[in-house]
Amino acid sequence: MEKIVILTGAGISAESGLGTFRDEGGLWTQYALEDVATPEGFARDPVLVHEFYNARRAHAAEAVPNPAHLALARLEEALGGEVLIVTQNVDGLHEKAGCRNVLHMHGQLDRALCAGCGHRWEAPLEMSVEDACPACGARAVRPDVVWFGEMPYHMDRIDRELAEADIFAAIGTSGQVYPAAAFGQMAGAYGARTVELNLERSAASEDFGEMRHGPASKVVPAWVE
Ligand code: BV8
Repeated sequence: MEKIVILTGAGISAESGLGTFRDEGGLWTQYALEDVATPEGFARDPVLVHEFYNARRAHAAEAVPNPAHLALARLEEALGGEVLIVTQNVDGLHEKAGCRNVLHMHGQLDRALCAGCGHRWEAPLEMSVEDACPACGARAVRPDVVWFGEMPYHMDRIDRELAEADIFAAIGTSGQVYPAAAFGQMAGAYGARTVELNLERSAASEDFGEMRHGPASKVVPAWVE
């Protein structure tokens, strides 16, 4: 049975109404990445960072999976444990679509982390600097997301899966953030067939043997079928 590893980025959730980062009007055009997605930015202005993530958490809570998410759930249903989704997205749309085999390498909006003791728990919709960690009581509560300069989650497992993949697909990612941006090149070097599904070419396109251009809600169901 062929092992399929699928990397997803903000583009797969765009048609569910969640903003991407680098497209026209994207999140990084409204906020400076340094202010809201780095530990230094959080230390400088935790109120701004909580506002940024509270707004995204509320938006994500309302969002519904689109045909691209649902097609991946059908693929997982058909192939079971042979499909692994590695997502850069912090929204829960893959899980809402019914996927179970999902690794959130950049964390999750609906998880909170205590910067004091490392305790993790389900985040309330609104988080603030007033919140105390339920385990140690410290007022050091942050969103459980991976900021720039921080180590993404599950990297050892992801490296192993890329080495064993027969097919590697990247969906809706601009290929500008590492280490995810190197996964296509790594999987290809290990001998996987590689395919990129995106509106247009990305910064990592030359690492892929096949490209399918179009909106995810169209090209992902077609690729899965
Ligand atoms: C690390 C989480 C090391 C929270 C995010 C120079 C060279 C190499 C690396 C670096 C470098 N300088 C700095 C670095 C490291 C840095 C990095 O890569 N920087 C970049 C900017 C150069 N990386 C890191 O810091 C990473 N950590 O390297 O750690 C380390 C080692 C040991 C010990 C400690 C540390 C951590 C990176 C994670 C940062 N966190 N977010 C949050 O979400 O707020 S990153 C952020 O951008 C998002 O999470 C997302 O994951 C990521 C990538 O964005 P995309 O998902 O690709 O979205 P984007 O908007 O860019 O693109 C959308 C795409 O969709 C486009 O291609 C578009 O065409 C397409 N699209 C749009 N609509 C549709 C569509 N496709 C289909 N259908 C549609 N409808």
